[in-house]
Amino acid sequence: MRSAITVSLVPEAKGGPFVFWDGLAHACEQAASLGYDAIEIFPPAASAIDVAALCALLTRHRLTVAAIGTGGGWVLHQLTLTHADPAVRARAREFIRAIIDLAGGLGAPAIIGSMQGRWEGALAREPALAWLGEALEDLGEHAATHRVPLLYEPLNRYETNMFNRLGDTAAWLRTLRTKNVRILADLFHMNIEEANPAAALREAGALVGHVHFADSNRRAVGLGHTPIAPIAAALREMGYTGFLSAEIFPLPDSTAAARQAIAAFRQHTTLL
Ligand SMILES: [Mn+2]
Repeated sequence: MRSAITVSLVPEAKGGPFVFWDGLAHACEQAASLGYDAIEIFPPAASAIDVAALCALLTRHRLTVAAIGTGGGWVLHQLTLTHADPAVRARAREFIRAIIDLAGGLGAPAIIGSMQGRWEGALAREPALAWLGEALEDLGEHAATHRVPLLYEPLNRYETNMFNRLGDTAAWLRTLRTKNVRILADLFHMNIEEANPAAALREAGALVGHVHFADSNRRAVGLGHTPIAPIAAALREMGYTGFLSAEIFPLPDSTAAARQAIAAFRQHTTLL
């Protein structure tokens, strides 16, 4: 398993679960000095990233990109894949496609989290689910052209009503034609929704493509009350070799959160 830590390039997302907020150069310096393998980026849009400058930073600090989030499309533009307006759904898909191209060029997957949206009001679950499925079929196959998966993240009930649990997500993904969409298992969301997080991970099995490594209160692992040992054991027994990415609040501050997260990563991936 490999370690990663989040950096937000979106000031409007302040208060969100990202550790670093002061640009890619600062994040890469900090991540490398603490011994992380990779950074996970939350950009305002694909076009906001200077790819040459990013590649120079990654090379200098011997880091890779673990994943790139698409939530900027929701935070800044209220774009979702399940919006009632087909023009908004189309814009959402194009926003994500550009991030797939950016991430794919770096050998990393894009993440669909908040841009999955929700069904409500006049919009029933069935059409919303159909739109989400069509988008994942299209975008999943687009990611395959870069030889990277597409990550779909079930969220807790306060953030979406599309999918909240890994088991339901896995069962639905298995009905799609594309086999290139993987589940992002976020331990914070899982602590709210799963009866047994370790069992849920085992049930999703090889579909788990990325993990957000967070404690019950979305602080660094070790600063909340989630029992992490059985979760780490499940991941190891599944043969999971992907990232444990610290998508957490910068509490008590960014550096302390980053230090705690890498210490917990080492504790739970090397001692078991
Ligand atoms: Mn997450």
